[in-house]
Amino acid sequence: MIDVERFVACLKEGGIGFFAGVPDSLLKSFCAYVTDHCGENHVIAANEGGAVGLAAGHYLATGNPALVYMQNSGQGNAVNPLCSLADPDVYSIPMVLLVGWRGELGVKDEPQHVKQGKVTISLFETLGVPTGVLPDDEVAALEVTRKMVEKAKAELRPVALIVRKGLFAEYKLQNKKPDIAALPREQAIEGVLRALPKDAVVVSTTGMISREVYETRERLGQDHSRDFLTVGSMGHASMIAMGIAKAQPSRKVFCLDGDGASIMQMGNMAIVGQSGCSNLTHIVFNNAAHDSVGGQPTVGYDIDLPRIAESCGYNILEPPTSQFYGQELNADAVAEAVKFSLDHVCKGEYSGFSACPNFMEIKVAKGARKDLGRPKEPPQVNKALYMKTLGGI
Ligand SMILES: Cc1ncc(C[n+]2csc(CCOP(=O)(O)OP(=O)(O)O)c2C)c(N)n1
Repeated sequence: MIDVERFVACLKEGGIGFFAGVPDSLLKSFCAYVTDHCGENHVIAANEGGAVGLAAGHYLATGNPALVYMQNSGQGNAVNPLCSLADPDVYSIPMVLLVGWRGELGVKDEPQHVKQGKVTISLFETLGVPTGVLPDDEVAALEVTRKMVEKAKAELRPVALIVRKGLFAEYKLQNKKPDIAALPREQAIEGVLRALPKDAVVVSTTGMISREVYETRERLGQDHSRDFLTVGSMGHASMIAMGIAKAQPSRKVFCLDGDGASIMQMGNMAIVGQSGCSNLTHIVFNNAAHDSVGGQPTVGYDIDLPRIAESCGYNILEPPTSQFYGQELNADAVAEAVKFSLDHVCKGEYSGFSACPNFMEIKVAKGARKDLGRPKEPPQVNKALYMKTLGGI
């Protein structure tokens, strides 16, 4: 195991003092350490491509390479700026990528990581990005780190350090942002699911939101045939929902999204907002955190998602608030508020209702049940069941 403090010190000795990335559970200790200790020299980016851009800008301004951290799921988001910006065939910009290797061969992992895990190293090889898998022994791992940092600097190119599960010794985040909302996300999800019209279908985002949708259906004694539980493709749930909404205009489609995911691909909101899909409702459960991978902060509470959505062209639905209910919110209050909003939408009481999708932000607390389960059926069973539902219209 590697101590994160010594790992960061080793990077700093090599001239790397700026860190940008998107959090990952395998890098949880590293992310927590840089959040606590690197202040203005650490940025949690919207997506991994943005983090590569930040590292490039840092190098242009300082002459020092930066470190970009990501889960291997983020490799795809990073490919374009790696190929067309940082590559030695273009601007030749050195940087060190620190990549959590989910789905490593021989290690059991969730379905969305299987393919990505298989191609992680070969994809970097194809891109011409040299890789070094960090060994478990700290002395050896720091040696690989030093060599790769020197390689990046000498050859003016991106290099990647690959992190296996359990590599970093535990470091717990000290500077936690306080929760603004007390409503547990699972209660909010239950409230929304209880309020949906009978024939409505759901597209839920990657991570714990989909797991909670699954568990809530079980608890309510409902089947899973109306839920597309997106396991990967972070940030694209609203686009999947829009694809369905356009193809089936009489079907009510609900996208259950996270703040991290919607911020990661915020451009999708502009497209959905202008789509004219009035049968689509986009609900963001905003906990200002990447809760599913360790609770690292997002800018979710610092920005005004409903105003952004409104300017994109969505109808804004009033969220359930504790002021209105005069008590802490729970699933009953959320169900009542969502039903109320949807009734008004159906009566056409929102301006431009006939042409616009709807948007609701529900502020929720960080954290989930310790014993939260996972869908028991594989993605292709979920797909087949869901398509059967959609085909039945
Ligand atoms: C492209 C990509 N980058 C990173 C990840 C790792 N990841 C999985 S869930 C998640 C956080 C999602 O945060 P949010 O949408 O706010 O939902 P929450 O977990 O807070 O409910 C991250 C970063 C991923 N799956 N895909």
